[in-house]
Amino acid sequence: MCVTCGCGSNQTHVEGETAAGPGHVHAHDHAHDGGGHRHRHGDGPWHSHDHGAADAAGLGAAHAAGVAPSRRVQIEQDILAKNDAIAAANRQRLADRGIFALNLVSSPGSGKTTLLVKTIEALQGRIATAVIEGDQQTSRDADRIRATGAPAIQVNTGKGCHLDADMVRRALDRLDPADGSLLLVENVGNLVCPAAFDLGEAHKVAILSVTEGEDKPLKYPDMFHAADLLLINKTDLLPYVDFDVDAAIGYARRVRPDIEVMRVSATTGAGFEAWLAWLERGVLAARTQRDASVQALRRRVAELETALGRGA
Ligand SMILES: Nc1nc2c(ncn2[C@@H]2O[C@H](COP(=O)(O)OP(=O)(O)O)[C@@H](O)[C@H]2O)c(=O)[nH]1
Ligand SMILES: [Mg+2]
Repeated sequence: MCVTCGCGSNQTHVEGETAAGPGHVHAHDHAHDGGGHRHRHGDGPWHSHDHGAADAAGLGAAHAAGVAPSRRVQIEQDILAKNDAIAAANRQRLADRGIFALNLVSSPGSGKTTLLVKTIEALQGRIATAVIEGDQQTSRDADRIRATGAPAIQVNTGKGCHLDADMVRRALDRLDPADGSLLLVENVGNLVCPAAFDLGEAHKVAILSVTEGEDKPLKYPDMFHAADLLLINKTDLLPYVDFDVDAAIGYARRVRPDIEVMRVSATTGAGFEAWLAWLERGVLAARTQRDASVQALRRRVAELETALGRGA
């Protein structure tokens, strides 16, 4: 379910999880009053679920209309609080391993997967990179990533229009990215809902292609406000389209004054030096931070051992 647009998500599937296996979870596009219930998917086995207050909402847009506004606000707060708690755990888990994680957000077709493929190829042999792919259906994007040799897990969100922190948690269980690596999460193509959901990433990176029109940051401000970096993609097409790059940057900075901007072409690789350097700085910082916490922990253990030794 989505607290932003009220859409319903009927079933999420993380590649590699079995329907009957542990961690099989899904949201519903129908409402419950809480408590448990039994049902099945297709011809799969019957199984039961418990629903907390948030999940009980199961907000399909039609059903949401029947929920009192105050109750709806409460439900939305519950859902986002639950998501934020899992995102914080994801962030800690990634920090403990020195992994630099990015959440790539854009409309469908702006070039996320093409950009990821090109980026992985450019970083090959320098930085280990793993990918979580979010789409409503199919594993086409994960297949494109795996063709580069990089590990990828596809998450299919069914009717859902965004990834949430729990989907990423489950995908991380399967993917197990290497210590000190780069984790790229391609969110579901949508300029609205993914803005509200923290996945535990270091940064949201928004991609805006020059075929979409320069006014998107004004029309979808939440997304451009949430992003720390804006990649203006498909710059190779600029001679053929009516797109004012400076105006696009100006609009993005109206909603997020300090947003960093880079112009790239995922097809030709133009502008990639700056993007790759930005990634390398992030990976290095995540590793350095992890090493610093390990050192601090070692020092603390040594202090405690000394204190214990003195007491003995
Ligand atoms: N000309 C041009 N086409 C691009 C560029 N990046 C992506 N595309 C094309 O845009 C379409 C959508 O790309 P895709 O990576 O699937 O977008 P996604 O839906 O955001 O993952 C494909 O036909 C790509 O070949 C680019 O920089 N320049
Ligand atoms: Mg894609």
